[in-house]
Amino acid sequence: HYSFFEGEPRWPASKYSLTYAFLPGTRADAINPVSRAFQTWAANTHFKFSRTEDYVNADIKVSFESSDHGDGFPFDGPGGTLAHAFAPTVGMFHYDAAEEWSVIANPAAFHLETLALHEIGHLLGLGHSSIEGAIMYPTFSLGESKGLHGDDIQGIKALY
Ligand code: TQI
Ligand code: CA
Ligand code: ZN
Ligand code: ZN
Repeated sequence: HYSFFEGEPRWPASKYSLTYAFLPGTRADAINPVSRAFQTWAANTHFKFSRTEDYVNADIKVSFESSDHGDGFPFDGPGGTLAHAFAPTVGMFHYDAAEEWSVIANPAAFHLETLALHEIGHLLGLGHSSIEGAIMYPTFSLGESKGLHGDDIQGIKALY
């Protein structure tokens, strides 16, 4: 079953249309997988996501970071934490640049789009789910690729 963050933070009703931007230096091959993940969430919720080049004013900022990068949650090199995203309405989503990432499912790397689906769930206000198969279920392996589950969509519908 889905869960929310403490205090159930959410985007205000006036903010159903959110912009996202990639910070300078984002690896080019991440743009399509992340954009597909936003469109998958848009297709299953009331949210609309559009990409902007204006990374200063975007609602959601996506970047690759390594070790200490100034938000109080340093990355840890290969293994351990793969990525993190903050609860509404912070709008930051960071990949750990030290990991092996791939656009297509590859047994030796982490799947960019699947990680993005999970982290966007956090950006929208979902915590972890107890339902195996949910994108918010707290296990993730090398090579794994998944999509949204009914439980993830029900979670967003319950929150908004
Ligand atoms: N990053 C954690 C995550 O996205 C960061 C995190 C830990 C977190 N606890 C949190 C974020 C609570 C929001 C709320 O869950 S991770 C998993 C999972 C990670 C972990 O790189 O460790 C997945 C990334 F859920 F399997 F543990 C993706 Cl699916
Ligand atoms: Ca790591
Ligand atoms: Zn960070
Ligand atoms: Zn998570």
